[in-house]
Amino acid sequence: MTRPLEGIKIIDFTHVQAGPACTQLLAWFGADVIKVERPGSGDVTRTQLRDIPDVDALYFTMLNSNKKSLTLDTKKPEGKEVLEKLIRESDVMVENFGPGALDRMGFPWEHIKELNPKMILASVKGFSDGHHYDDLKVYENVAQCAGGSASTTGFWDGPPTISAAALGDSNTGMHLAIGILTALIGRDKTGKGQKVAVSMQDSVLNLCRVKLRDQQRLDRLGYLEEYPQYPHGEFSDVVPRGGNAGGGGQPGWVLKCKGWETDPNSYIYFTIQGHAWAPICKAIGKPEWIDDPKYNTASARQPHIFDIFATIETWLADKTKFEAVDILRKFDIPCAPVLTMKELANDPSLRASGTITEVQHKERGSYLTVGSPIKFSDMKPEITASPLLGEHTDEVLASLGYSTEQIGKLHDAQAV
Ligand code: CAO
Repeated sequence: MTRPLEGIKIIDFTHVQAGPACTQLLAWFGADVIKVERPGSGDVTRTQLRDIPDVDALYFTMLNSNKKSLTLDTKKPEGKEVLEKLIRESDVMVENFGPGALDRMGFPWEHIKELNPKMILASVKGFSDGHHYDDLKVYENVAQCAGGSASTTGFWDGPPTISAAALGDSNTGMHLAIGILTALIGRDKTGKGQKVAVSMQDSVLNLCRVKLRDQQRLDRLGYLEEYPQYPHGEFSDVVPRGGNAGGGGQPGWVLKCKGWETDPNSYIYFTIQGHAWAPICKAIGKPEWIDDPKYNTASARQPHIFDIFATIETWLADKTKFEAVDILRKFDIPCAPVLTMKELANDPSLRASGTITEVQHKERGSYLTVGSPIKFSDMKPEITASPLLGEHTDEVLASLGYSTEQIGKLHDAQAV
């Protein structure tokens, strides 16, 4: 099976999560991804949150599959020389160092462009170039706060809340991957590379687009009809936290199922689609609500939407989350069980589709990872283990024309 990105060579100068998530995706689709790491230590995630002593942590293995590892001290002249050679031969360089680190290392965009005018330099930073915070180093939760997610997530009577989803990290990596692929297509037309930059703040904000929608509606109307604060509560002049309310035109909430008293995940998400009101009433045994003017329009329901949810919870009381969804799906009601990581890890459908994949690692044995969420009709990405630190150093140096003797000298020069 040929993979579309075969022949594209990527210098993966990334660490932690945002950059590695991007290059991992491109590696799955066939790119030759060479991860450049500092001798002796490598990507910090190799050692962070280890569950087995002296073995690469899952944090690393789950973000660096299908890559090669080249150890190179790019602050030393010998390392810089290798990096220059690599730049001349590669298509893309991806980096997510702190602001200015690449310039301090002696590889500003102008120099990279000189070395290889066809090069695409792809960068992740916390804030975009020229932003008044563009000197800041940024991790996931910082980005969620800066991008509007934290102020709009959680409950109105609690503090701003961080999402467990990596909106700042992996999400930014996915944005960057789109930028890289666009620049590659652009290069086919112009013959020129370019710099592609994505900030974590911008990527979070892009996913919070509907909250900016809400800010403008609030400015105009003074209320937001789909939020739990409407119609009985108060609105200020900023978009409030809406708990588990649906973000679109369909009210929804997380509802308790059988066993919720002891199982913190015995819940479903239930959505009340306007046009599905009759099936909902039938499903929950309330046919008399179908034509009742107190219930039969969305605006009639909104003032007592939480009473409606409470009635549905009464109906759910003797049903597990799976039983409930099996009934509701027959009525075409958008809903799902609240699934735990354990349930997802063992989900036969996710295993069959390759979204949950078991990978063999030289030192760790087998582990689970999230495979490609993008499915193709003519390609099924095969997920292979992440590389050991420096596993491919000799191979990559030899491919750049270094002799065995020169490789030995480089190892000596970089010894830590
Ligand atoms: N050889 C020699 N030096 C190397 C090297 C190598 N192979 N690889 C990296 N380095 C050096 C860099 O040159 C830099 O040195 P200077 O600071 O002296 O210029 C240093 O290592 C890396 O610095 P850093 O600022 O990237 O690292 P940090 O741990 O202090 O900060 C982070 C980490 C993530 C906060 C920062 O990189 C950052 O803000 N990145 C941009 C935003 C981002 O991607 N964040 C998401 C991370 S995922 O949660």
